[in-house]
Amino acid sequence: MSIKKSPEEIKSIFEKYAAKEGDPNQLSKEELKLLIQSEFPSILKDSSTLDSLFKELDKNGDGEVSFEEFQALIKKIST
Ligand SMILES: [Ca+2]
Ligand SMILES: [Ca+2]
Repeated sequence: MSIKKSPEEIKSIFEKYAAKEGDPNQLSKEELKLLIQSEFPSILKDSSTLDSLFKELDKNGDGEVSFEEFQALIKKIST
């Protein structure tokens, strides 16, 4: 599986969904869910559940995914 997106596209996708609620620079679990369902629906088919994915991405455990933490997802789906 390979999903090719330019860094600019990735950034604008992140910003679009992160701005929906709460901190505009952080993705809540709900925002991450919307982002994945709309932009990368194939991820959830082979990568267990949204809950475990969210935990995996939220490295510092603050309950939100920053743009930096989000990079791990991009790496995961682009390799
Ligand atoms: Ca947010
Ligand atoms: Ca975090």
